[in-house]
Amino acid sequence: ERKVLEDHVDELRAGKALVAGPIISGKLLSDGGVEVFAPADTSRRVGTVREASDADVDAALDAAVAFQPQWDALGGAKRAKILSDMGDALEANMDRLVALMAEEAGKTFVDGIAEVREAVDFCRYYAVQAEEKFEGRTRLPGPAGETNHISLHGRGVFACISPWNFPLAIFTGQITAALGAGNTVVAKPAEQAPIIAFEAVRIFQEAGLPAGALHLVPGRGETVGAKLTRDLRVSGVCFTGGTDTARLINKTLADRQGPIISLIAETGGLNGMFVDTTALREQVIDDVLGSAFGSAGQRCSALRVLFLPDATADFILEGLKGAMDELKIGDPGRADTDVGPVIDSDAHEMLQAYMARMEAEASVIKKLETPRGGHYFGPSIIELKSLDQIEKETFGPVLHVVRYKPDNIAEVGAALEAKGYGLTLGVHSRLESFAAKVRDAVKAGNTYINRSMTGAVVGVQPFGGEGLSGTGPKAGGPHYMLRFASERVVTVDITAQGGDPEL
Ligand code: UN1
Repeated sequence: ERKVLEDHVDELRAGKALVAGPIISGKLLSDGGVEVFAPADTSRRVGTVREASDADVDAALDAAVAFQPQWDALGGAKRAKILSDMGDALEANMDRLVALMAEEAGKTFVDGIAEVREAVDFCRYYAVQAEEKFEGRTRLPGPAGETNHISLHGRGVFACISPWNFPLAIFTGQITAALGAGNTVVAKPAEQAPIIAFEAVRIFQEAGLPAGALHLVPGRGETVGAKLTRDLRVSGVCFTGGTDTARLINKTLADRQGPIISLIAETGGLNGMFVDTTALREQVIDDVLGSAFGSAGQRCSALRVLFLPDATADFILEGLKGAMDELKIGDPGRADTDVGPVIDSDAHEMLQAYMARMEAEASVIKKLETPRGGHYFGPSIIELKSLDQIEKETFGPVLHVVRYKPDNIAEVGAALEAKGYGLTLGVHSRLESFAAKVRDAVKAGNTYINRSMTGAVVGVQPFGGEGLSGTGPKAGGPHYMLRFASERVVTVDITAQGGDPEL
């Protein structure tokens, strides 16, 4: 498997540059455009993407509006079959997609494989939900002489705006939830990773997704994203990305002079892990490495602040620093790489500026060396004097450490809670009472006890937070698709002449 994936990457690198662009009603508009470079080697061109023009977005929206009634009328069961065929098709293309994500998004094979699996899981999970909740109608209890039925439908056209850090899984999760619920979709993939989205849409359409149901409009947030969210043909917006962008979208939606629509957003996290003196050191080290530096820290679920008890902090940090030296940082297209590059030069510059500031204000106790030639950023540990020194998420392989006294757990937990995020939370302890105290002090969307805190499994660990972390409900959970739905209730007086209970 390792060799197969490496061969796929080599083939991709040796082959001709890929092309991507809008896909509108099944038509590929992939002639020329902006160049996309590999994060792992900034001199290597992966391909070109034609960004959607205003006219492209208009055409996509018109087509999506026109097809939506038909797609909704198809019913949940038939849509479910299509979604599950889409999942099968992704699975059949696993190796190629993993290689492409290594090249375009700098994802390691381990992360790429997990990502394709997650995308497949989203297709299958939302297929089940579509069939269970969006097929037919349900009779409600009511007084004699009348019937009441409730049914779920699509809201109309959904704009799905997805991030580069999960260019396949979140892209697929958003659109399959929207489609399964009976909406048609105009999707704007992240500008840093549009080729993988383009490939996914082609795979979906080959698997049987009607060309009218999903349209792809690659481009920048300020142009394509802004136009989509302002447009009154859009009946719902699903967004994953930064908290500030979610605010901007909300503001745009609030200013629209049309139907009131809401935003489904999954944003950032300032996620903590609390370790007590009973925790198993090796397990803590392993889970911290994975949670803070896996995916080069570019997950909203990643561990950002490690709270260590005064009594064992040095002992754990020694082990952690030693284990970090074993991490192999480098080409995501090689099977033995643990940490790949960050996504682009903006991300790299942001991290460098952040580290420069923290070197002055706090203490950088470890920073790994990196290879040259790509956007590599060395996994780092910063020790803070107090949690007051940070306010928000830094998206990259940067772990903060805060020492604390376990007696103060409620107070320390409250300080983290007060930052306003609420995504993931980790606890390492052999004492149930400690875990319970942490869980009560920090109200996170996903709490992980004695394990790593990333990699939520669809349907098993529905994922998402509230506050600065997003709107909820949780992706990959039983309530998610309801936010994409419009509910209709029909009441018939069957005592009246002509009252048809089946209406
Ligand atoms: C994100 O990084 O934007 O549990 C969210 C996890 C993933 C996180 C995805 N579901 O690690």
